[in-house]
Amino acid sequence: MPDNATPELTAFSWVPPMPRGLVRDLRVRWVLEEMGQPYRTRLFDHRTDGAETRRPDQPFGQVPAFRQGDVALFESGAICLWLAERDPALMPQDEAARARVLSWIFAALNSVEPNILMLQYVTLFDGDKPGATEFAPTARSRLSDRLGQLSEALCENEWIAGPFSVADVLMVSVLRQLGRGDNLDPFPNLVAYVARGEARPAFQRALAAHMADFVED
Ligand SMILES: N[C@@H](CCC(=O)N[C@@H](CS)C(=O)NCC(=O)O)C(=O)O
Repeated sequence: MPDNATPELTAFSWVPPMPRGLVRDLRVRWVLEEMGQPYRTRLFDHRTDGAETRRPDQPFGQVPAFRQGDVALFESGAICLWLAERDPALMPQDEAARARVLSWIFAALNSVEPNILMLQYVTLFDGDKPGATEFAPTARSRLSDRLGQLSEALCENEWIAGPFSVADVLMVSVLRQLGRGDNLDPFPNLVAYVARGEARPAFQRALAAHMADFVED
């Protein structure tokens, strides 16, 4: 009999080596680990399972999608938010604190991540398309401006919206996509912020589980 109480998360059993450790199911695993909530995964092999195999759970054929009992969600942000609403350690109950966390969740996904994606498109995914090389410096400069603003907002604070919250899971996850290097290194407080997030035992458990689900080539 299927166990409806245990949350199920979709993820990949195979992607090329580079995105391993960065696929967006990791954000959800991190939240689940912070909550101490066991879960199981339903895995797709990116080499053989086309987008249509994921579309019943995710309209764009992507991971992650999430199911618990009758509740089904897609979009990593929505899943993390829904889960965090169930744990005051991740989403404060005080209205003013909650408003700060909500704002920073959307800032991570809506104001920071698109700038990272834009750079990834012109340097990685579509780097060979006409105009990509010419636009790359602009994308880099826009990202740098946005990271500068984020760096000022974080200042010397430990976490982005007060005590550690789901906003940090999302913001650190977004920034991790940059790795170390020319984009993030000019902002030492952001580098330290990412390192603080990655040092959390829940993140380490989530990363280990995410990596363990990949099969070798
Ligand atoms: N906005 C979505 C993005 C999900 C996404 O980009 N998923 C990628 C992996 S990180 C994916 O499934 N790509 C496979 C594909 O598009 O075929 C979310 O946050 O959940």
